[in-house]
Amino acid sequence: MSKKRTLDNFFNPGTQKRARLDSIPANTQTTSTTLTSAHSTYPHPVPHLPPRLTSLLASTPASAGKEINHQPSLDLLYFQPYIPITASLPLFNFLRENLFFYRVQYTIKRYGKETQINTPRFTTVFGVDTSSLFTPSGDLIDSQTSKPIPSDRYKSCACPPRPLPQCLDHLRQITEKVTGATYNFCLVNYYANGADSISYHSDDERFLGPNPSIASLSLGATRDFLMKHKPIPPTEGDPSPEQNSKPPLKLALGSGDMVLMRGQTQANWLHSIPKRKGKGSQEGRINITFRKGVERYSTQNYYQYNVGQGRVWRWDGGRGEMREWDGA
Ligand SMILES: O=C(O)CCC(=O)C(=O)O
Repeated sequence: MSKKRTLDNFFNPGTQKRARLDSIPANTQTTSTTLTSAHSTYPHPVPHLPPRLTSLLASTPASAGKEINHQPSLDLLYFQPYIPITASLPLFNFLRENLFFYRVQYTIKRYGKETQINTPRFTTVFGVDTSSLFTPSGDLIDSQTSKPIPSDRYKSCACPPRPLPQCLDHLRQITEKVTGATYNFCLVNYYANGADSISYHSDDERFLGPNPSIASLSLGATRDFLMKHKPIPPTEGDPSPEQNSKPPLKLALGSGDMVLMRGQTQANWLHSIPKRKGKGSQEGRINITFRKGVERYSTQNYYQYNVGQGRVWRWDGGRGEMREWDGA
C-alpha cells in the first residue's frame, strides 16, 4: 500500500472507494467512484472533498494566529495563512465548482418607499440553530428531545434548513478544534470580481448571542477587509471622540487566510469588503464564515438573505463564470 493511500485512509476513511457501506451516513451517495453529500433540499449532490485535498488540509492551521487587540473592544485572531498554501487553490477551485449559489434580491422600506436590494455577491448557507439537529441521514430532530421537529418549526423560512455537506463540515470540524468555539451555520460568499462587495455591517444580531465567535476564511483573490469602530456618540466631556476620525483598519485577506472575530468585536466594530478596481479585481474570491445561531430566528434570517427565492447559480468552468443552472 502506498504512503499516500495510507494517509488518505487515515485522514478520511469515509471517502475511500472501498469504504464499508454501513459506515457511510445515509445521506451519502456514490456516483461512479465519487462520494457525495445529498439531501432533499439540495439542488444537486455535493462531492466529498477528494482524499488528496483532505490530506493537504491535515496541517491546518498552517501558521499560528496573531492577536489583534490594540484598539478598544477589538479582539481578532488573524491566521496568515490558515489553510496550507498547497491546499488553498485546490480548495477554492473545488468549492467554486461544486457548491450551488444564489443571487438574492429582497425589498426593504427606505424613506417610506419599497426599494429592491440586489445582493452584490453570490451566497449560499447551510446549518440550523441550536434548537434542532440534523441526524446523520439528514432529518431534523429537536435538540432537547431527539424527536422529529414539529412540521411548522421552520415554516417561515425561505427554504427548509440544509445540513452542511461533508466538504464544509470537514472545515467546520477543523475550525472548531483550532478556535475552541462551536458552530452550527456555514455561510459562503462568492465575489465574482472587484464589483462584488459587502458594505459595512456587524454580525451583532441577538440570535448569535453575546460576544459571538465568527471564523471567516478567505480563498482566491486577495480583497481588503476594512474594520471601523461603530460611531461613538459625542458627550459633553468628549464632544468629538478621537476614535470616530481614525482611519479604518485594513487587512489584505489573501487566499487561505482566516480571521476569527471574537469577544466584543461585533458589538463595537463594523466590517466590510469594499469594491475593488485594478490589480486582482477580475479574480473570484470565496469567503466562508462559521457562526453559531442560538435562536430559531437565525435560521429564518440566514436562509432569507443567503438563499431567498432566487434561482440556482453554478460555476461554468468552460465560460469561466457563474451561470444560472438549468438543472442538467
Ligand atoms: O467576505 C468577507 O470576508 C466578509 C463577509 C462578511 O462580512 C459576512 O458574510 O458577514
